[in-house]
Parts: sequence; structure tokens; C-alpha cells
Amino acid sequence: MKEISEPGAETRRRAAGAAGGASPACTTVGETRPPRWRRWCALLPVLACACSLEGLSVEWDLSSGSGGDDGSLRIRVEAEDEARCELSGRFERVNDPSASGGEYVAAPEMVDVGCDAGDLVDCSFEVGRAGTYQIRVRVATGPDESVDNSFWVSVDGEPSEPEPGYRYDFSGAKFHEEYVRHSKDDSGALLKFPLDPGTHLVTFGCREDAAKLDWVELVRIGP
Ligand SMILES: [Ca+2]
Ligand SMILES: [Ca+2]
Repeated sequence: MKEISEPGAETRRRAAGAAGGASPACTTVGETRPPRWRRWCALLPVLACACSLEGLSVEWDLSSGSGGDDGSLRIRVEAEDEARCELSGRFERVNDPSASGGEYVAAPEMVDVGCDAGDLVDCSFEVGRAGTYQIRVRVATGPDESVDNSFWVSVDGEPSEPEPGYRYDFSGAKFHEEYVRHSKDDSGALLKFPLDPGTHLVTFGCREDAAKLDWVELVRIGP
């Protein structure tokens, strides 16, 4: 509801501003003008309103941060959705009532067996709008939070060297939402990607088995 009410309020303010700005000029100047010109002046607030609506949803979602569920700016796929996310190697779906959709995916913990390069979750996204995107996820660590808490993350196969993706560490044994960070970056920078319209692949590779992935979102944060 916020997405609807707030842009509306802003639009009303803009329309009011436009009317306030345009009307005096129109009425003082317009009275000496032909009727057609006066009709054009009367339309100005409406036109200003329509023009400002064009960019509003973007501005609003940028400022709101947590946003909402505007499908054009946030695209979510459930990791267990086989139509959207392909599981390879050891990754498997796990039933869990605390997971969104009742399932998450993970590579099961195997003693003395490390992750393999072929243990992957490949999620495809149809991006309709060019822009800069971040990755938001719902994740949880496995039972041992110190060794069940990271993935390799890549977009469209990059980066692939020297490591098979950006290292993404997280904490918290309960499912929670967060933006994916590049954990080896000292500033802990959030990953950002310029994406053109089309199909894009976001890959979560096994770095520590038992780490849980519930869903993945692409969030457009700007042009
Ligand atoms: Ca592990
Ligand atoms: Ca899920």
C-alpha cells in the first residue's frame, strides 16, 4: 500500500505545486489570450502530473530501501523452484516449515568431504529493465555456524577466477533476509551489478556445506 499511497501523495503535491505555479501565470496572462490558450493553461497541471508519474515509482522505491513487492523492481525466485533454479551436484531440496514455500536448498553436510565445483544452484531471472541490481537472499547457517555459513556467488558466470565467485559469508542459524556482500572486501561492500534487459543467471556455489538458501531476489537500486 505504501508504494501506492506515497507516490500518490507526492503526485498530489507536485500537481498542487504545478497548479500553484502555472495558474497565476495562466490567469493573468491567459485572460488576454484566445480561449484555446486558456484551455491549454488549464491542462498544464494535469500534464505536469502525468509527466511526474513516469519516474515516480523508481524514485520511491529507491528512497524506501526496504521497498515492497513492486514486481518491476524486485524479482524473487524460490531456490527450490525447479522451473527457476537448477540444482547441480550435491544440492538438494529440504522440507522445512520455517522456509518460504516450505522448502530451502542446501548441500548436505558430509564429514571430511569438501564442496565440489559442481555443487551449484543456478537461478535464472528475467530482467525487464536495465539498471544496477543487488542480490537479496533469505538464508540460514547450518548447525555449525562457523563452518556452515558461506556460498560462492556469481552473476552470469562472473567472476570465475581466481575463485569461483564472490565469497559471501553470513551468520544466523534462523532464516533471515539480507543483501549479499563481498566478504573478502574489507569494507564488506554490497555486491552490485549493471544488468541489461534479458535473462541473467545468479549462481550460488557450495563453499561450506549445510549452508541454507531459501530464496533469491534481484533488486533494482538505480540506473
Ligand atoms: Ca559445513
Ligand atoms: Ca524457499
